[in-house]
Amino acid sequence: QQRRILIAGNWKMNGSLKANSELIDGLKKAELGASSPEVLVCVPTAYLAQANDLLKSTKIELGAQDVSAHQAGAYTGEVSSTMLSDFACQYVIVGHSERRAYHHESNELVAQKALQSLRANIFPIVCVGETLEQREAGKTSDVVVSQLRAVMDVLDDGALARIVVAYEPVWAIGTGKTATPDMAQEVHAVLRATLAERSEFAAARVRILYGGSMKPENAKDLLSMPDIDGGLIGGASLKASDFLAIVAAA
Ligand code: 3PY
Repeated sequence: QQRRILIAGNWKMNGSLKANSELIDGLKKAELGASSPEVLVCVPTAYLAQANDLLKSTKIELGAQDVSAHQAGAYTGEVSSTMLSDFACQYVIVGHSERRAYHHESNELVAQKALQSLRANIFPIVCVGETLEQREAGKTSDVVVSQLRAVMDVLDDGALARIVVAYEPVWAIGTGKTATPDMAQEVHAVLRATLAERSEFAAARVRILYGGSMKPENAKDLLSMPDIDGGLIGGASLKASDFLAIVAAA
């Protein structure tokens, strides 16, 4: 397969100087070679400097969980993509369902965030996903396709090939429920076909991660599907042994 598997941890709003240092110590046990998946941790903004420092001698990459849609200026509390790149962030999550739900982020805002991150050479991990209500109403494809299209609309073909997409069914986040590999594959295939309508090159290159209660027990089956190119891991990324078990399953 030409797409390298990406296993990304999303720590969410968890951690402390002490806990992070212990967790990263545990992650350092991973033996990562050329055929290993790419491994990434997305840490809270406050800990980017610490994590950047602790990860320096490792092959584990650093990411952030959100970024401003603006370049600089009077945006109190926001963090720009160039600030993230000062701390060697290679990726940033944009449009996680928790931000869409609790911070009312629209598809258009998420698209601007993706654009800003690419301007600083940071790869955006664009999250899409339907709620249980939308799934039951048969609207899953409509929802995820419109979320993805909003980002596609602001990017040229070259930029499009540099994004990562994460399919995270909202009903599977933090609930312990997971989509079955077939359910996930079906949506991933729809997302890839949507990319292909614009650019075959991008469709072949863009990694589509599955997120939503991925854990050591279900990782292998999910990751064996043809259009699942990695995972965005919530809870299980906070325990080094669980996270490494997922890396090993990939
Ligand atoms: C989860 O698995 O809970 C996530 O939201 C990962 O981003």
